[in-house]
Amino acid sequence: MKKEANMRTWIFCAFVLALILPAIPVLAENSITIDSVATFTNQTGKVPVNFTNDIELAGVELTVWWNSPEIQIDSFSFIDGRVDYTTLKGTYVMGDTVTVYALPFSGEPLIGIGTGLFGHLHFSYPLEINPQVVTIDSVTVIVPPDVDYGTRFMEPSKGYFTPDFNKGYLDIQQAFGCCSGIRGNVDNQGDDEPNIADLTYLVSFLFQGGPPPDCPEEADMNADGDPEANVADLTYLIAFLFLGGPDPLPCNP
Ligand SMILES: [Ca+2]
Ligand SMILES: [Ca+2]
Ligand SMILES: [Ca+2]
Repeated sequence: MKKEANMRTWIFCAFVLALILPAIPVLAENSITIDSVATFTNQTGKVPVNFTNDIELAGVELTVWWNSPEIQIDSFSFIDGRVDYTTLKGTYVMGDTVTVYALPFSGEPLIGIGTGLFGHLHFSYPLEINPQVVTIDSVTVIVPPDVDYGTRFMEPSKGYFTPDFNKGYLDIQQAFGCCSGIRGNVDNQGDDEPNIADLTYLVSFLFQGGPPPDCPEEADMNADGDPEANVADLTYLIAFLFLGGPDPLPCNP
């Protein structure tokens, strides 16, 4: 009898816990996290930077460093949403570091509590670069909660703080000719995932006198090595896009 009562108590406790646990908010860590991404020697590198803050902030200044003299930063593109469009934003490059900052025009706090993509670091390098893994690490991160324009990056008494920084990597892999990643980027536009635009380009080339694909290997969907795309490649692409056919093959044999 007592055993049964104990069991009932346990079940009740488990039930209550199951109800209240999801309601307890999990405090996000204040952090800047650089994603690790793979790219190819014939492409540029686009590395996402994520930002999490659990208080409202006036601005953010982030300096990152990378350990390869062969690659350079082209720009940093801020993602609106985490950083309001009225923000004064900028980027400056010094050798192998880049500093990006975002601060408001007015005295209002502008970076609300939240988490998500902050922007993208854009890297470029010469075509003949050796495949390598580049570390992207932090030199400084300053996130001042104070809103006094012009002084907040200089005065420690203004109470800025440093979030956790999680470094990332840019894995530059050897490209196969002009082809990179998987096959199927027939129109040489967009990302590495074949889509309707690639199909349209291939149909136009095969049947409507459209221009040939810039990169024959990208259009060689069935990887038979024929330098000119044909109906077999079109069939492969249609099967992948609409009929649950096999994934595009990798460029590298
Ligand atoms: Ca590709
Ligand atoms: Ca494409
Ligand atoms: Ca083919």
